[in-house]
Amino acid sequence: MEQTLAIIKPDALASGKAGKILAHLEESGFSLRCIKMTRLTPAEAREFYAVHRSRPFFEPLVAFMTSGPCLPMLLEAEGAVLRLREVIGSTDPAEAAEGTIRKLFAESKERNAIHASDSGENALREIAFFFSHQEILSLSP
Ligand code: 3AN
Repeated sequence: MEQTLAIIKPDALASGKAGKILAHLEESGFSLRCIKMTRLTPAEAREFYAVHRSRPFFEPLVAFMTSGPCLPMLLEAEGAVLRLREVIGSTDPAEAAEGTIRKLFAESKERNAIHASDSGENALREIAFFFSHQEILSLSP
């Protein structure tokens, strides 16, 4: 079993789509292992998205991700990293395939409902960003 990190972003949470997105994830074969509601500080959002710091959308992205609470979660499935990227769809919902979470629930490229780790290495980093080993162990089945 592989683990990956998803975040239901502030737009989806504020518009009441979190439950539908969670149901979609479970129906797509992911097991929910850890979840929390948090509001990122600007420093946390900048650290999380550090790879994008020189991109023009960086400060708007930080502003959006700190605009309200979000739901980071640890998901588990066979081939979870790649599978979750397929299930969420392209960054821009206008380009996302039918039936993907972003096609169904995202407003725009900037406010795109969900984050998913894009590699195994980033999944490990991003899981550790939100969840301690102790927390993960204590919630393991
Ligand atoms: P993804 O979330 O699909 O992996 P990344 O990692 O390239 O996309 O970008 C991180 C986040 O930055 C995206 N989820 C989106 O909110 C925002 N973003 C990415 N590219 C753009 C862009 N060209 N214009 C505006 N926002 C963008």
